[in-house]
Amino acid sequence: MSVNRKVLTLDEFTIQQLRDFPNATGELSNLLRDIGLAAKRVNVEVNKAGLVDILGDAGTTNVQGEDVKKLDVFANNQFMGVLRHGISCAGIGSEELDDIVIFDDDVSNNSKYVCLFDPLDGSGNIDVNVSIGTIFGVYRRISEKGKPCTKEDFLQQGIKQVAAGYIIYGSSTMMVYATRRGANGFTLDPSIGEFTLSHPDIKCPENGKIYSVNHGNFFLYEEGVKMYIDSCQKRNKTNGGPYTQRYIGSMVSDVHRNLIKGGIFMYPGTIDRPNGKLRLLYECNPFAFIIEVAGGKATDGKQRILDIQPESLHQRSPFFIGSRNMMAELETHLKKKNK
Ligand code: P6P
Repeated sequence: MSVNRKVLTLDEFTIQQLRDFPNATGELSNLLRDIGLAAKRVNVEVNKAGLVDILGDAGTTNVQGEDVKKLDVFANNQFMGVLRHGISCAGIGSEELDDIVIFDDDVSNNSKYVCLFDPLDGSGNIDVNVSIGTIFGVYRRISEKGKPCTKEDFLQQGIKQVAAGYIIYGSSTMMVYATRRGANGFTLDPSIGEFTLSHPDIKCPENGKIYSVNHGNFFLYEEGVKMYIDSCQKRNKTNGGPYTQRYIGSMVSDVHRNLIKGGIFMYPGTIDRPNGKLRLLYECNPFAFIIEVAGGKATDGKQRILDIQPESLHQRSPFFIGSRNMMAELETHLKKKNK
């Protein structure tokens, strides 16, 4: 039976990458495959979320008498579980958990990496059947191997990520991840239960015509942001437009669309929340890493996201990410108004 080598599964792809680096230990490939496994398990539950009333709402017991967990708690446990029982991860930080979880066993203490993730971003959209996602970032630990990982392993600048990615549970389920070698997208093929390479070597178009922002906060944004949004609305056929405003309210979906088609996503700071809403470590940094590998840019309005030195696990940051030339246009307005 000939194997169709054109359609690589995630496992085949990561092993192929490993063959290109004979000195590699395979730990990163194992970690990415572990994440793919947890994603498949989460996907099953997300896809039946609409049936929760039949299966029992979170916090109740379902017809099988099992405790029904909130989906984001379920997702968190799935990703934490595969990483804890794998051979590549010494500990995790999660949007769902107040502090880091140090796995502290002999194998984990000798693992090379730590992982930060938002297990189910946008979970508020589940009950209206809007796409949601998982976001993750992987760092080489800086603490001594052989000992438990430490908080400093997780408070590294985003530029130190060795890999970052997301899973989007949408019309299809996709896993996109980037290393310094490139960004690649894998679509879950339900017929074989495997993520298969569908978007090789993703590049973010330098230009785009989509801008994504919550207009409801318009009058709370700084002047430079308002000027840029105003300029987006004034685009027409004579000056590179017209632009389209698209905002799903689920970051993974909004950023994924703009990564593929070109565009800019903004979650600026506001008068009442100057640091915005999004979390630096496990929402902004992973996407900033992916977009830069794909040729785009990501800043907090003043500096490159990946250069920010984190001070705490759940700190927030204003977030602007997208096509290189649209980001340059935004920065022109921010500089003008911040003089
Ligand atoms: P707002 C979802 O809750 C989320 O964290 C992101 O996925 C999304 O981009 C953002 O919040 C939407 O926030 O304030 O515009 O509803």
